[in-house]
Amino acid sequence: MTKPGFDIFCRVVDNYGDIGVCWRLARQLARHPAAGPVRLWVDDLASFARIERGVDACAPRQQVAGVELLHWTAPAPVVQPHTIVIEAFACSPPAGFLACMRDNLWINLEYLSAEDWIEECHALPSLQASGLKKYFFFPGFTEATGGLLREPALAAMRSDWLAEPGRRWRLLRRIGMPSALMDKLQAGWRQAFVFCYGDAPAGALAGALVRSGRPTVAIVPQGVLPGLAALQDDTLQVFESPFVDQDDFDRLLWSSDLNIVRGEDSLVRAIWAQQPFLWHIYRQEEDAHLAKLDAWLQRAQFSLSTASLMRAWNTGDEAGVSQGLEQALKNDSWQQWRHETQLLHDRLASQTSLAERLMAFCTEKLRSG
Ligand code: TRH
Repeated sequence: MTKPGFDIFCRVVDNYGDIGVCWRLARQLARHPAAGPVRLWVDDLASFARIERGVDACAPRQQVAGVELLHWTAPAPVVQPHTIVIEAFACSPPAGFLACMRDNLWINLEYLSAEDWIEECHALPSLQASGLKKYFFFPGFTEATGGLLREPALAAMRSDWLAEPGRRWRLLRRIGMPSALMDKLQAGWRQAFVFCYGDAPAGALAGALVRSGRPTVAIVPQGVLPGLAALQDDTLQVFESPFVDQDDFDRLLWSSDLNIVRGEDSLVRAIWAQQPFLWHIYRQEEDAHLAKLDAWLQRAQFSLSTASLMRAWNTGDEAGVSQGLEQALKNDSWQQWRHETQLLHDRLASQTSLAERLMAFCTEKLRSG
């Protein structure tokens, strides 16, 4: 039997999460032994090129990491659909492409959520006007969902990389960290990686880090939290880093003592990094994101203090962040935070990954029709 190929459609709405998720999925499918060719359609190659240096933002068609990339323009390029069509986040593939679909398997890859209802909706079909069925595929934190993106042997890759400390220093040098800051890290300063939204309580973060008793070098991707640099002092130094590709992004998370992440993909990567982290959830209208945050906090099984800190971070509660983070960085609480982060990692890493579940789902649907 020929291996099924994939068309993945990605529209960059804002930020980097849409392309971040699609690019990880495309690369993982391209390496999957049961998958045929993988083609990724992206409407905004300039955003893509910021997180993948192999991408030429001007090329209408290119091959990167075993994936065919198509610039999704209007009018759209005309190609014959692959067997499996994945529409990320309901981004509506071009009408001409849909018109060529016959017995293709059509999947809508949804946003990640920890809410209970996604277990009911995961894998449900929805009949389209064309007569084709489109299946909902919900990433999630339980066995009854589509799971989380995770490369095979990721934990081993992380351990191998961390086992050779020279790699960390080479990475920091490569991204331009001044040697004075590297000296401080080598002398035992805390490394914090800060990738949050611009409305994060920067003052409370800086204050808690300064009072924590251990000085900090904060790595902040350019433009992410400009206010933090203004709050530097003798015990808090900020390095505004360039954007790096996803593999280096992961390595920065692996090698930081504390991670601050946001949205969807970097949350999952922080969990796989196995270091304490704060999550800044993507804000939605009428505070819908707070219900999602609470659902996730419940699943994460954090202690009351970690959950309160995470909530304070997301509601912009300066006093809550200031006191909660200062406390969390103290010795016993820090060990507790590390421990609960590790437990969360271990529970989730024992499940099969999203790409594996997606392949199993597709194989079953293609067989049963
Ligand atoms: O950029 P985001 O805020 O994306 C958001 C969320 O996904 C949100 O849920 C979604 O609704 C919205 O987009 C449209 O955060 P996220 O999801 O963490 O995506 C960031 C991606 O960028 C992730 O794949 C990591 C990658 N990245 C790099 O590869 N290198 C970098 O230097 C940086 C800063 C990020």
